[in-house]
Amino acid sequence: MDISVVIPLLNEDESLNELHDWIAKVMQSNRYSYEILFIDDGSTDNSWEVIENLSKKNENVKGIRFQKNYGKSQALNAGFKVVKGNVVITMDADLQDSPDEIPELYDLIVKEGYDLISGWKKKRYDSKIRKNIPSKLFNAAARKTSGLKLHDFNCGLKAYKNEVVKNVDVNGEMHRYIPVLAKNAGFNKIGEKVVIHQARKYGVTKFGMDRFINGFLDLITIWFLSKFGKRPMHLFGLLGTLMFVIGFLFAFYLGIDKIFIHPEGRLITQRPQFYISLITMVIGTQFFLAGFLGEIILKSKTDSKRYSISKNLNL
Ligand SMILES: Nc1nc2c(ncn2[C@@H]2O[C@H](COP(=O)(O)OP(=O)(O)O)[C@@H](O)[C@H]2O)c(=O)[nH]1
Ligand SMILES: [Mg+2]
Repeated sequence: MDISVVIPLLNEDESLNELHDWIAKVMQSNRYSYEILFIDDGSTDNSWEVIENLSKKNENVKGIRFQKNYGKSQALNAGFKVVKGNVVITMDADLQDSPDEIPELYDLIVKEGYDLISGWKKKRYDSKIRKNIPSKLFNAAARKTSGLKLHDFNCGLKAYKNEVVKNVDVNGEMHRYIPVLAKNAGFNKIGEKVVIHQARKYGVTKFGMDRFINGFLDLITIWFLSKFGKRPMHLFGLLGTLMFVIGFLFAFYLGIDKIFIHPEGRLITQRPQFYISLITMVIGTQFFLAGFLGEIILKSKTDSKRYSISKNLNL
């Protein structure tokens, strides 16, 4: 199969028929073999009924429905597990991303050999204050931290080589950072393509300003995981040892001072420095223990289930 289109969605029943027809038209005119996988993430409108009807009309339409809302990352994760296409394209369900981009994305992956192409909504049709400006700041921070020179981490339109989606584990709210996860998994040919963006035709946006706050926190997590995720002791052990040694040397100095240098001075327990050095040693020990615990957790990690699927279509 040439292409799998993965579409995570939440309450988008008005857009789905139009989106399906558009994608199907692009696929047919380019003679691609394809599947369209809708992942309904606990919608409370008629999205699932619409998907069921589409799957009756078109056997290339497949669907997964979550029991409740688990978030875009879990939806992508569930989709990535089952896709069969050589090229996997993710796209928003709200018609803001254009299916006309598919052939060019496909060629970039297949002919130019990219592992991943990230869309760049260079010209956006969203609210300036709530989306565009925070987004610029956010992307600048993401570029600095991740070392990936992408302009638009949040863009839903991305294309992947099949191996890439099978090898990244998207969870939490990490869907923004799939390029970073891919890079950490060893896929280095990552590119960018300017894509058309359109104003939302139906329904309302589901992401507000909180995405940027969560996004920053995720960024720190991802930086930490990629650097020390497999070796927490290297960070916590170093910090812990350093702090403990500093605290200990300081306490040692206070002792020497009291016994040999100024025996007539204040009691050690009356000096603030004593408490500072005590606390430093205690925190140092805790860092060290955090490192040990991290290592133990890593050793005993088994993959836990993160969502339950209530229905499948054509799978
Ligand atoms: N699976 C899943 N998809 C979601 C969720 N929230 C939004 N989406 C989908 O993600 C895409 C982008 O969301 P949207 O609200 O348009 O964000 P915006 O374009 O940045 O305003 C749309 O296809 C939504 O249906 C969610 O909680 N779970
Ligand atoms: Mg949108």
